[in-house]
This record gives sequence, C-alpha cells and structure tokens, in this order.
Amino acid sequence: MLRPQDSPTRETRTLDGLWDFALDRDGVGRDEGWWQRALPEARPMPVPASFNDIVPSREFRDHVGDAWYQRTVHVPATWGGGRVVLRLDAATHRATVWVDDVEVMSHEGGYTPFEADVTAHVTPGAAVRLTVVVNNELTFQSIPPGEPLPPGSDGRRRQKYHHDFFNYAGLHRSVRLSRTPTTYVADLAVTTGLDGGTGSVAYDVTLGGSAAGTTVGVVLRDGAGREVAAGTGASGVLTVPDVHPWRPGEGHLHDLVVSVHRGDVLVDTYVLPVGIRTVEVRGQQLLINGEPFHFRGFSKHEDAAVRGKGHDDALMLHDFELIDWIGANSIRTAHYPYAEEVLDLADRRGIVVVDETAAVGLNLPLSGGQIGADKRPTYSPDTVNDATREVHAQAIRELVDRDRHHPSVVVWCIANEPETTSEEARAYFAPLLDLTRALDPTRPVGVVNMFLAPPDRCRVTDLCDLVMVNRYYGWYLDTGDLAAAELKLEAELRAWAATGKPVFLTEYGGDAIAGLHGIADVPWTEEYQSALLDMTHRVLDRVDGVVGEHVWNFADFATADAISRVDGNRKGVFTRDRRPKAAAHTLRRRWRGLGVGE
Ligand code: BDP
Repeated sequence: MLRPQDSPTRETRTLDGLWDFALDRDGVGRDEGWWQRALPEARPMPVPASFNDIVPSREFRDHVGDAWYQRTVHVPATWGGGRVVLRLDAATHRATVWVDDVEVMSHEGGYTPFEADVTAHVTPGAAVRLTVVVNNELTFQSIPPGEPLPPGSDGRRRQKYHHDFFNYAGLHRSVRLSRTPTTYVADLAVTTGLDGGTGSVAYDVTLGGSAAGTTVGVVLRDGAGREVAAGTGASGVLTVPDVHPWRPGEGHLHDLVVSVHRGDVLVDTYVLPVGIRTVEVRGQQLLINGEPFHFRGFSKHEDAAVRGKGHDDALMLHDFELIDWIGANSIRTAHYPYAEEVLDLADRRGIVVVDETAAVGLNLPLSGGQIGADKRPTYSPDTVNDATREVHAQAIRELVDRDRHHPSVVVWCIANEPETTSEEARAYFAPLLDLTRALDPTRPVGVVNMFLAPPDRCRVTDLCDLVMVNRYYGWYLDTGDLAAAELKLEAELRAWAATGKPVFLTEYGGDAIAGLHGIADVPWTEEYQSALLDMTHRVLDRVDGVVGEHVWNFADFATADAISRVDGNRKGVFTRDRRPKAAAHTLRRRWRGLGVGE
C-alpha cells in the first residue's frame, strides 16, 4: 500500500478536524445501524486524538466497547474520472467504516493504516456521510492482548490488559481522501546497496488498473534535485557513482520519481524518498554502511496530556529537537508502530529507529501486579494461541509493508517482553521470526527479552539476529542498592555477550518525581534516577559486544491506575510536558561528551 500524496496526477484532502462523536454506552449502535443516520447525542471530537481525556469524565476515560465518529465529506467535482481512495492512518484497536449506507472496510490492529477504493460509493461534486466505529476491546486474540473483567458496581464494562501504558483509543492519526488516476502506481519495492562509493537502488513498480499501452520510467534525484540515475521499465537496478549515502546523523535522501506514460501523456507519477544505505549484523557488531553503530537514545511512547496518543506535529518536532539537544542518535518505537510522520522525520534527521509491533503483554506470569500470581500458561488454547499468532503475523506483515522504505528503520522488533522460557514460546516465535525475514531479508529482527528469561532459560533469543534485553537492576531488583545492582547487571550482560550476538540494552532506568530530591540513594528522587543511569553506563562501558543503550523512557507517560504508578509511569528523563529532570543533563553530558558544568 502506497501512501497518498499530491503530485501532478494525484490530489489529497485531509479529513482532520472536529468530527461528530458518540460513545456507544449500551453497545447498540451496530444493531441500530447508527451509520445510517446522525449519531445520537453527538458531541464534537478532534481527529487525530484519543477520545479518553478530551471530556473530563471517567465514563470517557474508561470506556470499553464501541465509539462512533461521523462527518460529512464533500468530494471535489474535479475528481470525476479518477479513483477515489479513503485511508485511515490508524484506528485503535479496530474499526469498521461506512460511506453513506455502504460498509467499505474493516481493520484489526490499532497502529497501522488501511484504505478502500470508494470510487463506486461517491459522486464527484456531491457530499457523503462518513461513519467510523472504533472498538477498544482487548482479548487473548488481539495484539496487544487483554481480557474482559466482570462489570463494575456501576454496571460499566471493564477490561484488564498486560501492558504498562494507558489503553488510549480513537482515531489517533490522519484520515485522508485522495484521488489517483485509474491507471496508477499501486506499489513500489525498493532495496538499496553500497559498494565502496557506488550506490545501487533496485526497484520494482506494480501498476494498478489497466497497464495496456503504458511505459514506466524512473529518475533518481539527489537532495539538491540533480538527476543521478534513470531507468526504463517496471523493474531494474539504478547505479549511482559517487553516491551521497544516508547515514546516522545525516539523513541524506534521494527522490525516486516514478512516471507512467501512455504515448506522450503522463498517466501517473509517484515520488518515493529513498535513503541509500546498508544494514548488517556481523559478529557482535551492527553495521550501517559497513561502520559499527552504537545506539544511544530512548525507548519512547506516543503520549501527551489531553490528546493521548493522537499524533501532533508540534510535539513530534519538539521531541526530535530534545533528542538532538541531549545527543541521542536513535529511538525505539515502544510498544507499537508510530505515526508515519515520525519515521519521515527520523529519515530526514538521520535518527536511527528500532521499529516495533504492538505485541506487548504476551506474558501472564509478569501481569497482575505480583510476579507469578497469574498461574495460567501464556501460550495455550485458552490464552495466546494459533489465532493470536495469525493476528500477530498480520501485524508484522502490515508493519513491514508500511515501513520497509524508511532508511531510518534498521531493526524489526516483533514483541516486547513476552514469556520466552517455555517450549510453547519457541514454537510461537520461530515462525514469526521466519516470516519477518522472508518479508524483509535486509534487516535484523529480534524479540525484546525480560528479566525472568536470563540467557540460560530463554528459548527464543537464540533465534534472533541480536540480543535485545530490558533490565531494571537498581529499580525492580536491588531497589536502592546500586552496588549490588552493578555487579548483577554486569554478570548478566557478560552472559548475554557470551552468546556471540550483539547485545542491546533496550530499556533501563528508574522512576523519578520531578522536583523530589535526596542525598542518599533514595528511589524516586531525581538524584537516584541519575545515579542509576550512571551505574548502568559504567557497566555498559566495561562489557564488549554491547551495541546500544536505550533509556526507559524519554518522557513520563500515562498508565492504567496502579499503586506502583504516580499519575502514570515516571521513568521519563523528561516530564510529560517535556521539562528535563536531572537525568536528562546526566545523559546529555555522556552522549555529548561534555565535562561537568558544560
Ligand atoms: C518494562 C516494560 C515497559 C514498562 C517498564 C516499567 O517493557 O513497558 O513501562 O517495564 O515498568 O518491563 O517501567
């Protein structure tokens, strides 16, 4: 699926703004056919945004079930004779869409786009009613998983989930209506290579509609707009002498311009930004363009006050400026695929990305407040099962399809902290790792490991291309005792390094309440958070084979209510409104190589 864009042959309209909205409190909307009429008791709701925090009420915040969005859309009269496509960049966690009375698409999974050709259901020059029902229920067959709880004393539905971030829902990203020609560039596969100073771009164009009598041409332009290579035919390999590659810290992009002609007439044209670079795991190194790369940065969240997980360009830009300020070079899209705009910006700024599916919480021993309290097996016919794995496989297909062209993306992460000590875990993950490699043989793939599965017990990490581990020594383990934590962290990282694979510490850190101070090693203070990071860095610098350090988290974020959470998770080195804690300055000194006081 190619993203909509404006070009000489294409036109795109965003449908962002205020929509009508109704919570379906009694779950009757589908039976009553709410798409056929104005929503009952409709109120305005912004798109993109989570609906949970817009209205100050528990009913909105904790709603479980369907929520309806509706608006009128005017289809431009000039769009006659074209193909009209409706695309939702994300609807969390699933949605069904109607154009007037016609159901045009349904989609499972809250963080990847979906689209439908709605040409037959619209009339250029006329308006249509667009209705979307979004559902936020989690089950053992959804990614991420969850399960229903008995209704509360107020009769409202409740659910439990196994991940540590608030279950925000709604239309989190843009909705677009676009027009393409009826013969159009439907798909584009691009693989880049480097051989010394010479770059290569292998391309393969798929046309939609009638290809009869058409010719396909491609032109590659560098960042200054100069043509550096050209080719004819739907597939081929372009060679770029003296290439300007994409590299970390320098997001140089080329434009691959695809043109489809019928005789002299331009039928369609599509422009894909391309970064020419290579990625490879060799021994215990991760190489970008043949050079060892060390990840320093954050595992993040998409999270902010009021808008929840709704994408916002201002916040995104500010986060990237802070990433630059602190001297980070990479992020991990914990714990789901982020808005495509984030990857666009990472491409342009040379920020390296670990790209993750929404498979978080596949770990029953870890859930439920007390480790081991939930005795059910994670993988069983009644819990995470074959049907879950198929949903997970589809989430991987959609992630790779959406993001394969982003040069910033160098690693696929197909799950965070699943249960990985059982034979069932190995049987669950082996085919998913194979699938990811089959979809994209050019990038390493892994599963993030958690502390209950050390090297001698984990049955999955040996199947991965690199070791990715989250460790909280000094926080959940050896709380307040950084000396003990230092010894244990070092012993464990050395054991992982002995596996011969590159070792990436994908999460470490501790909570700090901004403004809380202490002299001794007191958890929750800004000083302790900083000291914990310093301790971890001493260890990382002593262990060979470590390729990366991602602090948990970039900023404080919302979670479900829990006695271990103080208005959310406070492991951010920035507060939720992006003010630095002491830890941010600690990291900046390390990552920018500054002396004390600089
Ligand atoms: C890790 C999880 C992350 C949590 C973090 C924490 O990967 O989602 O938020 O722990 O507890 O295990 O802060």
